Amino acid sequence: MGEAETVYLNTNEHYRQAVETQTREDRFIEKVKREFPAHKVAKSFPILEDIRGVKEPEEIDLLQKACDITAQGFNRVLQFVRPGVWEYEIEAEYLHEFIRNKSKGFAYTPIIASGNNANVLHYIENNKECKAGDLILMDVGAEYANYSSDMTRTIPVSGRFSPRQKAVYDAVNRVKDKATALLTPGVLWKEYHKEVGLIMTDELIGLGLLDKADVQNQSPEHPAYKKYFMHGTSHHLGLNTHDYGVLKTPMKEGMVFTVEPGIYIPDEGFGIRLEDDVVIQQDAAPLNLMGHIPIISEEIEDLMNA
Ligand SMILES: [Mn+2]
Repeated sequence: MGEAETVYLNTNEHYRQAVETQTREDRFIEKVKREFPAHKVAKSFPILEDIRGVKEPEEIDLLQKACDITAQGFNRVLQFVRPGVWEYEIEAEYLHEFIRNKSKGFAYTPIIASGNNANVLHYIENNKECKAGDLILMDVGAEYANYSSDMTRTIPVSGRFSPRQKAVYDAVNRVKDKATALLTPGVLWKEYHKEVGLIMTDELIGLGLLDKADVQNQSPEHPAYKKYFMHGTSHHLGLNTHDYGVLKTPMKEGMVFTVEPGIYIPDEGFGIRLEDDVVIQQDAAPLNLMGHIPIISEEIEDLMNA
C-alpha cells in the first residue's frame, strides 16, 4: 500500500443485483478506507464489466459445452413428454441428463410451464399436470464449468401444434431469427431493442393480435406490442445467466447474448418463448451456440412422433 496511489474497490453494480445485507466485500471497503484514508479510491467495476462482457475463445468453448448438454436434455424430453406427465417430471429428466454429462445441474431455477402457466413470467412451481392440447414452455439451461447456458423451447404436450399454436410459434421463431441477425459489432443495445419491437409489431398484426389503430395510438414509452411481449429480448450470458457486460456502448466481437422473444396470450391459454445463445462475431453472422437444438415447428413434431 505504501507504493500504491489508487486502490480499486469492488462494488456490486450488476443491473439486477438485489443484495440488501452488508457483504464481506462491503466490510473490506470500509476497512481499506479507514486504514488508508490518504489513498485515492476508484471503482474496479467498469474495468471488470468491460473485460467480462467480452468472452475469450476458451470461455466460448465452455459455453458451447454447456449448450451441448442442454441439447441432450432437450432431446431426452422430446421423447418423454406426452399427455399426463407432470411438469416436475420433465424437470427431473433434464437434471438427470445434465448431471450424467458432468454438469453440476441447472444454471438457474428452471421454468417448466404448461398451458396458461407459461403466461406467468417467472413460474417456477413446476407442479402441474401437462394436458393434451396444451403447450409447455421450458426455460432451462445446464451449467458447465461454472458457465451458464440459457435455452427456452415451447413444445406441444400431444406432439402436434394446433394451427393457431403453430402460427404463433412460427411468428416467434421468425422474430428470433431476425433479432439474431441484428447482433453485430457496433450495434447499440437500445436501438436493437427498438428494432426488435418493430419486427414483433408486424408479426402481432399478422396474427390479428394488434391492428393498425393500436399501433397508431401507441405511446413511445408503452408500445402496443408490450401487451404480448413484455420482457427484454436479450441479456449477456457467461459465468452468470444474467451476466455482467456493458449495455450502453456499441456491441463488440466476443460478446455473448441470449435472444428470447415471446408472445403470451392468456386469453388463448398459451404463451410461447424461444431462446438461443449467440456470440457476436467480426465480419460474420452471429454464431448460434444452440443452432443444433431443434426449433423448427415441423422438426419438433417429427421428433416427438418418431
Ligand atoms: Mn434468458
